[in-house]
Amino acid sequence: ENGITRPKGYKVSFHYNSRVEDMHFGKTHPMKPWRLTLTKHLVLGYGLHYAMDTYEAVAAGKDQVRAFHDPDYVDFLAQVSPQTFADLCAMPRFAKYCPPKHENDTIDLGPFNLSTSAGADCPVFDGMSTYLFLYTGATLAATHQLTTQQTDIAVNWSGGLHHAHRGEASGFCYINDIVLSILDMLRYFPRVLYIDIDVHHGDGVEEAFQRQPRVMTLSYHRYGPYDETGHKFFPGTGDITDTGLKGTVGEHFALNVPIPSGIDDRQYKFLFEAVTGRAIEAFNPSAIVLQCGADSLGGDRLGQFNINIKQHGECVSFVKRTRLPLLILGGGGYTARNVARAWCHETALATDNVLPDAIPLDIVPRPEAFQNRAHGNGLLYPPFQRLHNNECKDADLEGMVKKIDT
Ligand code: TV1
Ligand code: CA
Ligand code: ZN
Repeated sequence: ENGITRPKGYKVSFHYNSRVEDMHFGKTHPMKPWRLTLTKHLVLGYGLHYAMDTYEAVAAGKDQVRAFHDPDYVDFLAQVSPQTFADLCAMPRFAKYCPPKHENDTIDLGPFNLSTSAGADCPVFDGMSTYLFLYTGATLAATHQLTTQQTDIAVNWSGGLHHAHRGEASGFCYINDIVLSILDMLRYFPRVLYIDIDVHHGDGVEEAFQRQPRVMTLSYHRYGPYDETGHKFFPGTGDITDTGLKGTVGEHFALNVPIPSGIDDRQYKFLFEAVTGRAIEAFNPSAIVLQCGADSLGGDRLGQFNINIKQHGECVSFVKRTRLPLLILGGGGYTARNVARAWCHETALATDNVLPDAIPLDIVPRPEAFQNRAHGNGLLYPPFQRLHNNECKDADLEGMVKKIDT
């Protein structure tokens, strides 16, 4: 009746738990779990749930999280809240992880790069444990569907937190659900390709598998000085010369595509298809994990690229055409209405549905979020106005592809 159909010849599973929506990282913190509410409302509003098997996520267990993370860190995450933070920090077991304090620190760092100070990248907030173990549980359930061949494409928009390290939170990421997923996959699949189109470098995933030739990591990201101040764009790693840990069997199994600000659709398509195509050909993966961070879209509050939702989605379609078992994850994305548009569109692509462009405004909680006087209530529009000058020269991008190819 709404025209939504299940995909022919394959299955898609969707993993989510609405309890992740209520979380607040802090008043001015750019990470807004509310974007997941908006995404859910678009997905349901268009009727895409009829095209997939939907699963309510359950929290991951501590033992599952310990497959990658440090046991002390996992115990801390499982107990931490704004109320328990100070007492936990005082316990000898955790106190040893606290960095020494400096006189003029604006942010009071506790152990594991966590903090209750305003302005911290990785704050301790109410309900944080619930949130972390739920997004991880959703990714692990999605992974289980793939490894047991119960599905062909599994989706978790609340996952994709690529910066978390073994014993430390970083860049809004606490538990690295991607690493945990790939570790599970390695028990069933000979080789896993990880592709990351978030505007930030997927450093946590790359680092975790730097000695693992069965995992290839490939990240596209903004790289270089942030602005006139000369500070590097976060996290400052992922140079083109970074291809895995030198002198180990993992060398050559990391690929990085560092990109200047303002890249447009045509240039991104060229880079993505050339490099991803070659990586798939050379590595011959048995499964793919795609982190779809939507902060690579134009108009993102933190990103500096200028690509549109249509091109972002074409990355998903390109990867899907391999017909390999595929895990689709979220990640960054700080202009909530555009994150929701992109991830809804990509859910449609995953299930082979074409959506009418007019957003069904009667079903979304905040229709005004999707109304734009100039462009109407389109799913793929408005095309983003350029906030960052295009610093990408075609010749440089071509040079990069050649360099990566060798
Ligand atoms: C609190 C309140 C925290 C306002 C953080 C932007 C804030 C940022 C805030 C912010 C912000 C970053 C750094 C900090 C170097 C560090 C999910 C010492 C307006 C996957 C993570 C970006 C991206 C971290 C995560 C970055 C992801 N940018 N306002 N913090 N300094 N941190 O630069 O890849 O998308 O910005
Ligand atoms: Ca990236
Ligand atoms: Zn990001």
